Amino acid sequence: MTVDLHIVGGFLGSGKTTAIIGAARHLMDQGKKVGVVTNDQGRYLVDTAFFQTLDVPAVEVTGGCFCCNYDDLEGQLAHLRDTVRPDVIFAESVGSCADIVATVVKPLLTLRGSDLPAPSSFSVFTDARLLRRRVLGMPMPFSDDVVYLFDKQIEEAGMLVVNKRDLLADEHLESMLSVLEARYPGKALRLQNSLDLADLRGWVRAMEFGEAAPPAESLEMDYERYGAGEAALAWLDEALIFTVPEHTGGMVVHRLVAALLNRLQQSSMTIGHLKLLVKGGEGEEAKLSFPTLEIEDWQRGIPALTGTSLTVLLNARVEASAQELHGLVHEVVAALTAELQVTAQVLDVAYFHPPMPNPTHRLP
Ligand SMILES: Nc1nc2c(ncn2[C@@H]2O[C@H](COP(=O)(O)OP(=O)(O)OP(=O)(O)O)[C@@H](O)[C@H]2O)c(=O)[nH]1
Ligand SMILES: [Mg+2]
Repeated sequence: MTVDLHIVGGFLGSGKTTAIIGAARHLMDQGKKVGVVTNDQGRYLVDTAFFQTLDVPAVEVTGGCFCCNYDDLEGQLAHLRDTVRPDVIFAESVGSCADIVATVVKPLLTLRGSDLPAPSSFSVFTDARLLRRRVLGMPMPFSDDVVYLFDKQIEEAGMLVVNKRDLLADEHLESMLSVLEARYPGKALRLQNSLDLADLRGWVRAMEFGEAAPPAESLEMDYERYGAGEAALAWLDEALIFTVPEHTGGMVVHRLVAALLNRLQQSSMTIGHLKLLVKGGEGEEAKLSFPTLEIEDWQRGIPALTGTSLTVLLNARVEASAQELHGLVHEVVAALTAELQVTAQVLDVAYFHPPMPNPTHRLP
């Protein structure tokens, strides 16, 4: 039995998980078995938990990117093969990772263990609004080394999924596309709204028909700059349990998020992606997601939280010092609990800067 393995890369918050969930559900509706491998520098992942709450089987490679944990990636692919027996696997790489063709795709094509699937596609996602800024030479909200990493992801894409097309006016999309086509002749560009099923079906078809075949070219990559870009980002993962009066959970989450966004902005810490998985009682759970550029109406994503116990898993990827980011989150939670007279218990917390990338394999 052949298994389709789709590698999905692209910057933090560009919409990889959203698209994979939609595509997985579409394929599952057609009777296919689907498995997902998530990937992150941290260990307590909102995305994995989110896939699981939606009944999409997910395993994870944690504590570093696929490239630096290549053997673990193969191990997780083998695990999915033996347990879920999927027809289709999506592997979502961490949003700060580039050089995936040389360090993941090519090793999987040529060095993989027997009975493991070869990658049949490689899609790189990008947020249309952020890409437009970059393409038109407008100021980017990140430092130059982070922008280098962003650029390299775009450059190495065989198929670039210009995602969140719904958030840009048609004329802005068109002007951006003409610059992109001139700059990267021959690159397959796919405009997509990953919240729209018809667009997701189109993405699945494109992968099935070889339009997103992995590129043959490895990137030229300055690992010093790439490492500096990764190191400029701070990772914070925190699991909290709030004890609150009945029916106030929604308000507590609202206040928590508003305070975090406010303090990050005041401190000029640019968000790569801030994600929360919020869980109350049975059926009361949601992922709240804040990518680099604002989203409107986020309050509407907060579920009814009726009970007295509230679990919050927070994943913050921010351009900042990890120490300062941790201090900021700590202060926000302390101020909130004092003001609202609720309690918060930290179950786990980890904060760090990703180490210098050191790929297991790098094939030119
Ligand atoms: N409007 C709109 N929002 C989208 C689209 N795709 C994703 N989003 C939103 O973008 C945010 C980030 O989406 P994710 O799918 O979590 O992004 P990601 O690339 O997996 O993020 P990381 O794994 O943290 O790198 C969420 O709020 C999504 O709902 C889209 O096509 N249109
Ligand atoms: Mg994701």
